Order: sequence, then structure tokens, then C-alpha cells
Amino acid sequence: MTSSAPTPDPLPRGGWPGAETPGDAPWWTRSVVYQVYPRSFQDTDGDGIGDLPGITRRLDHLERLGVDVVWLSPVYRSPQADNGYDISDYEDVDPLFGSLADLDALIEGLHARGMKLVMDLVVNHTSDEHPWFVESRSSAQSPRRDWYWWRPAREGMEPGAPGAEPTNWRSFFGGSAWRFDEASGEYYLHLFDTKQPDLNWENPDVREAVYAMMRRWLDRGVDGFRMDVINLISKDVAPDGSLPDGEVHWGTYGDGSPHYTDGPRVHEFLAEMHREVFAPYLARGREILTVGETPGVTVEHGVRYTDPDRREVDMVFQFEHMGIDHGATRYDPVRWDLADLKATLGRWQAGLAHRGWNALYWDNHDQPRVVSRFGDDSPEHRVASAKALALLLHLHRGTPYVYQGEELAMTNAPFTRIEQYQDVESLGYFRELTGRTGAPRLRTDGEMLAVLAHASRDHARTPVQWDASANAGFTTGTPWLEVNPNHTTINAEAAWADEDSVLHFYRRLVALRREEPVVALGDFRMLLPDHEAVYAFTRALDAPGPDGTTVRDELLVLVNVGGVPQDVPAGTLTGWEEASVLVTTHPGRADDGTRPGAVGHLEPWEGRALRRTGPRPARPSA
Ligand code: TEU
Repeated sequence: MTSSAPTPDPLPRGGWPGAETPGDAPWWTRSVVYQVYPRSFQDTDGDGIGDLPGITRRLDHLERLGVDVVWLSPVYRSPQADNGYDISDYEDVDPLFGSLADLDALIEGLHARGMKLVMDLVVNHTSDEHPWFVESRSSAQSPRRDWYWWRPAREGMEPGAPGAEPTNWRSFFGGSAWRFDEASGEYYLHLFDTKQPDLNWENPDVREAVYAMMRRWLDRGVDGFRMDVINLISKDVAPDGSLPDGEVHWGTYGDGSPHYTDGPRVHEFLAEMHREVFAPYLARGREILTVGETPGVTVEHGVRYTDPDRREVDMVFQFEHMGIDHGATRYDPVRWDLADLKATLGRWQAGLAHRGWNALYWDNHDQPRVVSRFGDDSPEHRVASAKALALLLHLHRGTPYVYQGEELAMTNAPFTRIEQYQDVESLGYFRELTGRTGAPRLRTDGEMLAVLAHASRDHARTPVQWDASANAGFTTGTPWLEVNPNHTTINAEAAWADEDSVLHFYRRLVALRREEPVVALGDFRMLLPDHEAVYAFTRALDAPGPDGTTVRDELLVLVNVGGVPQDVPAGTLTGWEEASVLVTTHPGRADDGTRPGAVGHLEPWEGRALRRTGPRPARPSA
């Protein structure tokens, strides 16, 4: 069918509320961010773990790719229970990654090349080894006791007994979200690992301590923050201090997420953070980027977080499209279909069309590799499917994020034994679901290994494949996580040498966003919402032309998301017969759409964006 999803009115001229020309829109609307997971990027000291000097050594790669901003996953001091997302000192660099001087050198190197650095901000929780928590735990009378969530056992139950936890909430990493502390006889809340106690944002001293820390980083020269699980900081606490139980959908524990996701005071906290931290820097002309990581966020809250007038954050990572192949948990995979992907991405495009802004991503350090997940990592289709998915995402409205190795179309790791995995979440679920924690056994070891082979976070974390040498040029030592053996063919050196590589294709997409206002700001309209193979949409931007006229620039994006050739349904191409090709995954193909009338056919995993330009129609086309 050729109907399209309903969309709101077209955007104002200039593509941004209040902008006269596209150049008036915020700088990050024409930027692409690259995520570095330092542990797996580049090792220089031979300990098998990536480090800050390694990132500095690879700046040429990032500069050639053309990205504007680097988001650095945590390098702060940490016991590494969750690879740095458990911070014991917000003010210092972990010796594993180098020193503050190494970080300063990286910032300087990036700035010298016109790139910015965004740090990870992990303030829903600290490490249990952070001095704040050590003090909080020391006694029930500690002045810092209230900096975390301490609660007594469930009424009438023996503290520490099974089921006596203050609420039935499950931790993100499996098991209860509460840990009993024998010394003080109370439990503390940890939505993630037991070594990641949740900070109590209700306490104004906690908030001020966090804001002061953020100001110190901005003073040091960082250009913004990616805020870890920032929509979980406000818990649904009753006046008597109690927290509600969650519904039990499976296993022993309940789903507490309705009681801490987009919680009652989260918007107030973020507006306060903006006022207290960012506003004075922005007023002095500093260019800052803020992006919230917001698992479980709804469109309604997404708009509120990112509406520029509300001054909370610039954009959010929503998770809906990451859920289309998940059942009850991400370790319960289900078949996905393209209509679901269109429905979710389309809903976010429409919902944040006029107010707010999307962060666009396929990959990050928590997700399996997109080419193995939504693409096809077989030798026949790996390159084409990676390009097709890149084209699809990068031509949406929003700021695209590229995760290290995605630009090389790195694939999932071929792990077959549990010993090959390192991820705290993968191991936690493996233990819980196979009955090793005392909970009922729901899966055999073999079943769980099959699930992890698709879904583990470790697929994103294998070392970046720089070249075909031993350990892919990542380290001279023993890598902390096995290098994918396919690095002999899939690596950056080979990709730079091949003009048709996925890497060069990403480079072109990054450049397009900077150079073409319609790519950055054009209004998005989904087509063919029910088609099971062709992902199609238009973008349109009205901008000032010569002599006071208004020119409409339009794109039609067509992507075959699959290995079967497709004919684009008739009608979709009406009016596009004379269009030019802005970008294509299959350059030089005889029937690539560059000839009039030839635009209707798509090879397996072929995608292209067609362009037409003209005066703005008298009545805006809906
Ligand atoms: O992740 C939060 C999050 O909700 C998920 O992506 C999480 O990784 C998990 O897979 C849900 O099943 C952030 C960080 O990105 C992640 O690396 C950390 O482990 C987590 O917060 C805790 O800080």
C-alpha cells in the first residue's frame, strides 16, 4: 500500500522553530557524534586494554571520517565492575586508561582538529567504592546516609531473609535491586549491579555535588555530557519514604520501572541542572552538547526532555527500536519485522518534529552489532546491508551517532563458550536464567549461549579492528576480550584502501549532514508504513532562495531492507521522474535510478536518496 502515516504541519521555513535560515539552527543539528568505548578502542601500553593515548593516536581516523564530536564512555576512576559505569572518583582518570594529562592531550588534539569531546556522566549511581557511599554505608547515622536509598526490610520480615527486600524490583542485571548490608541492618538500592548503588536525587546536597563536578569538567574544556540513564534519577517515593512494588511478569522479581522511569521530579531536576550548570556557559557562547540516555522513555516525555524552550537536554536516546527484537527481556529474542521498525522510528520522527530533537543510533556499547542484528553479516550481504542501514538512519531527522567499528561494519563475535564473555549483564542473566542463583531454572546452558550469541553487550565490545595483523592492531598484549577472527578481512586499513567500503560510505553520509540543510533539518514523512521490505520516506525543507523566494528542497529515500530484489510500489515515484541521485549504496549500477524511469527497482540491500528542488508550492504539500 502507498498510504503514509499522518504527520503534523510542515516545519517553518529554515527547518527550526524561530530560524530564518537553516544556519540559525543549533550546531548539533548538522553534526555527527562518534562514540569511543575506550577499553576496546586502542591500547598503547600492552596491557590489553585500550587507553587515552590510544584514542589520541587514532585521531586521524576520526578526522578523515569527518565526525564533529566524540562521546567518550567513562574513563573516571572505577573498580570496573561495569567497565567504568561504576565510578569511584568523578574527578580523576582511572590509571587503566592513563592520566588527567592524557585526557587534556586528547581534548587538545580533538579541538585542534575542530572536534569536540563529550564525556559520559554517570550520576544515577556511583560505585560502592566511591567515598560518598563508603561514608553513607558506615552507619545509619552518617551525614551522608541519605545520599543513597537505604531502606529497612519488608515489614514483619527477617532482615536479609529471602523476599524481605524493601520492594520486589528486579535489577537491570538480574536478581533483586536491593542488597542487604549486615553491618547496618538495612538494604541499599542498586538498579544495576550491586556495586552501583543509586544516588538519592531527592537530597539537594547530592544534586549540588553533581553540578559542581560537572562545572569542573566544563572548566577543563569538555564540550558536554552524555547522561547515563538520566531518566531513572527520580524515584516514585511516597511521603513516608516507601517505594511501591512492581508487577511480576516472569521469575521471582517485579518490574519496578514504572516507579523510576521518567519519574515525578525528573524534569524539574534536569531543568535545575541546566540552570545551575549549563546556562552560564551557554550565555558566554560556549558550544555544549547534552544528550540523555533514556531507556523506556515515551515520546511524550521525549518531547519534554528536548523541547528547546524547556531547557533540559538537547536530545535523547530512546530505546523503542532497540526493543523490536526483544520479548520480556533482551535475553528473550523474538522475530522483528520492518513495519515495527517504521512504526517506532516514524512515531519518534513525528512526535519530535516541531519541538525537540532525536538522537539517532543503531549501535552502542550495550547493543549487538547492527549488521548482524538488522542487516546480514554473511559475506554476500555484509557490505551492502551495512550501507543500506547506515543510509536509512543517517537520512532521518536528528543527530546520528556512530559507534566505534560500526563504520567498518564489524560483526557480532563468534563466541560459543560462557568463558568468552565478560559483560556483567550477560553473565548475570546467564547465572539467573540457568538456575545458578537459586532462582528457578528457565533455560539450559545451551539455550542461554544461543541467546547471548545474538544479544550480548560484548558483541559491541570486541576490540576495534584496525588492521589484519595479530590482535587487529589493537594491542601488543593479550586483549581483555577476544578480537574477532574476521579482522583479517574486516579492518580499517583495508576499508580506507577501498573506495567502495562501508567506511567511505559513512564518510559521505557524515559530510552530507554538514553540507545539505535538507538532510539535517528537512521535515520527515514516512511512506509505505506496511511494506515489509522497502523503507521509504521523504524529507523536505523550505529555505530562502534568490530574490526573496522560498525554495523547497526534497529528498525521497528508498531502502531495500532485505536480500530479495524489490520493485518500489507504483505511485511512490510519481513526481520524482526527473530527480537526481544524492547518494546511493550501489554507485555505477546501470539501473541505479540515474536514468529517467529507472528508479523503481532495488537490488538486495540497495538504498538511494533522490533529490528534487523547486519553488515552494503555493500550498504546502501535506
Ligand atoms: O545503560 C542503561 C541501559 O538501560 C541499558 O542499555 C543497559 O545496558 C542494559 O542493557 C539494559 O538491559 C547504561 C550504560 O550504557 C550501560 O553500559 C551501563 O551498564 C548502565 O547504564 C549502568 O550504568
